[in-house]
Parts: sequence; structure tokens; C-alpha cells
Amino acid sequence: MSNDLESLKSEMLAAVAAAGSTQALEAVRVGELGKKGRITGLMKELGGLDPQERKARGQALNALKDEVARALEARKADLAQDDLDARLAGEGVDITLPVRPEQTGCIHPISQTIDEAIAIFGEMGFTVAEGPDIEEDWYNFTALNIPPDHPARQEHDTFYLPDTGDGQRKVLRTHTSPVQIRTMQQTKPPIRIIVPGRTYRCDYDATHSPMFHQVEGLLVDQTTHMGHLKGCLIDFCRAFFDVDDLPVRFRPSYFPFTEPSAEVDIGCTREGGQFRIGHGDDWMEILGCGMVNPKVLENCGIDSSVYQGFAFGVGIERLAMLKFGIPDLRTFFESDLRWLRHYGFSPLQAPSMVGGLDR
Ligand code: 2NM
Repeated sequence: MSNDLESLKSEMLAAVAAAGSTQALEAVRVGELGKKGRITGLMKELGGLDPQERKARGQALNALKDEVARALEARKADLAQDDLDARLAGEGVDITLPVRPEQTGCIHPISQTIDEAIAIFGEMGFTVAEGPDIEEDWYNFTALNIPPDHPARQEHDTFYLPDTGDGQRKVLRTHTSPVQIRTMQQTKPPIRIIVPGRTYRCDYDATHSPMFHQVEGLLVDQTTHMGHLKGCLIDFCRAFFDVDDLPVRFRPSYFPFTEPSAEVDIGCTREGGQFRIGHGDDWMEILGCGMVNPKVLENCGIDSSVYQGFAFGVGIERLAMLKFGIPDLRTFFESDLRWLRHYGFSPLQAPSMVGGLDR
């Protein structure tokens, strides 16, 4: 390479190295290699040379052009990396900073209600048990003393899954009771569990959703009796609705899995269309309960001449609507963020019996 090209090369490579930004580098590229750039200009002069000189000079210019182009590419990659590093540094998040209140999410009233029930029963000594949403017929119906011809088993009340070929049709559990059955099979009493979770029934109107939530409870021990059941549920109702002397009434009822069975009402008023929990002359049904049918204990391998139990079930949506004044069941499942911000709860204040239930 001739002397003039050697010094030109040093000058160009220095300019490439000195470019401090992607834009500055692009200006260098246009100035050297662009249509009106210096190397392009020198190429155009080749036509005036004699063939011998033209060949040597052409090769030298091409070599220069390639070397400058390589330097440009390398510098471009370095600058892009610097740009990325700077952007990432600027976008860094300090996860040790406190949460910004205006940006927190909120807890759905269903989750809140379940957490409140867990806090209340938890303090009484119940622990949480869970099980599958897809159940076998035996756990959902048979073990619970629900006879083969019971209306609850009918196609139009229960979601059945397709037959798997062995004559077994699985079901979406219609209550959380199959979890109690599994627990009784696996655990030697005393048993004290509550079972929150999703349940499914083929029903959809203003007051029914095909998927809804329950909390059921089960206590099994040697001397368990109806007085324990009543005390436990009266305490629950008063703690949940935060009314110390809330009237609670037990009305005889019937369930195949409990004997005797009862439904629980709480006192309320409906004056001038205004509904209020607490005193008054009216009643509102909120719970089902009873002493576990000895046949159910035996189905799970528990000796019913030694052990007795009580059980209960409560609908979460209904509890939430009553406590938080939510008028329409369907809104629970619409995922409307404005609704959630209105009815939701702070994730920073989880329900507890010492800290309070809902604030
Ligand atoms: C209810 C009402 C009454 C109940 C019974 C059982 C079991 F598995 F122990 F037999 N679990 N849940 C029960 C009893 C549920 O819901 C309204």
C-alpha cells in the first residue's frame, strides 16, 4: 500500500475509534465509504491511470475499504452493547424499595373471604386440607351415602367427564366433601380440618354460577356432639360478621351424609328494602351442617361405635355478598378491574384474628 493510503488508513481508523455514539459512527461511515465518501472518490480516479498502475491501486483501495468496513462493524457492535448497558442500568429496579401504594394489585373478595374463614377456624385449631377438582364418583357421592338414584347425581346437576372406557365416569366435584372422605380414610382421629375450594354444578342464573366456592369443615373425635357443632358455628358466624351478639338459629334439615342435619340462619333486618345483618325480626340462611352419618364414617374405615363427628358447609360467594354488600353474583367472575379495585382488599393486610379480619 502506498504511503498516502497508509496515512489515510490511520486517519480513518482513528475516526472510527473516536466515534462516541451510533450516530457519530454513521457520519464517519458516510464520510469514508458513502457514495460521496473519500474512498469512493479515490476509486473514481482509477479510470485515469494506466492499466498496470490501475490494478495495483485498485487492489490497495479495496483492501483499505475492507479494513475500514470491518473496523466500522466492530465499533458499531461495541457501541450497541454500550447503549444496551446504559439502558439496562437506567431501567434497574430496586426491589428493596417499599411497594408504591398506587400500583399494588388487590385481593379478590372470594380470596379474602376464604382467608377470613381460615383465620377464624385456624384459631379454633382447624387446619386446611385440599384435594382434586376432578373426582371419582365414589368420593363425590357413594362414600357420602348419596344413593344411586339421588337427584344430585343426575346428568343435569353434575358435570360428568367423558367415560374413560372402564365404565368409570369422573365428575367435577359438586362439593368439597370428597376431601373430607380422603382425609378420614388416611388419618386416624382426632381430625379437625376445613376445606376451601372450587366446586361445580350445572346451574347458571342470577343466583347460581357453574363454578363456585365452598368452605366445608369436619371434626371427628370420641366425644364429639351437637353442642360442639353449635358452639363452633355460632362463634364462626359472630366472628365473621363481627357482631358479638348476632342471633344464630339451627333449623332441622336433611342431608344424606349427616344425621341429624341442620341449616343455620343468622338474624337480619329488611326494612324499607335495606338489608342489614344483626338484630331484627328476620332470618337469613347461610350454612348447612350436621353430625356425620355413621354410615359415612364406616365407609372411610372409621369405627362409628368409637368415633363421632360433625361437619358443615358454607358457600363463599354468599358469605362475601352478605358481608361486603356485593349485589350481583355474576360480577365475581367478570374480571372487571374497576369492580375489583372497588370491592378488593389490600394484599398488605392479610386477615388474622390478632390483626383484624378486613380493613
Ligand atoms: C354440608 C352440610 C352438612 C359435610 C359432611 C361431610 C362429611 F364428609 F364429613 F360427611 N363433609 N361435609 C356437610 C354436612 C356439608 O354442606 C352444606
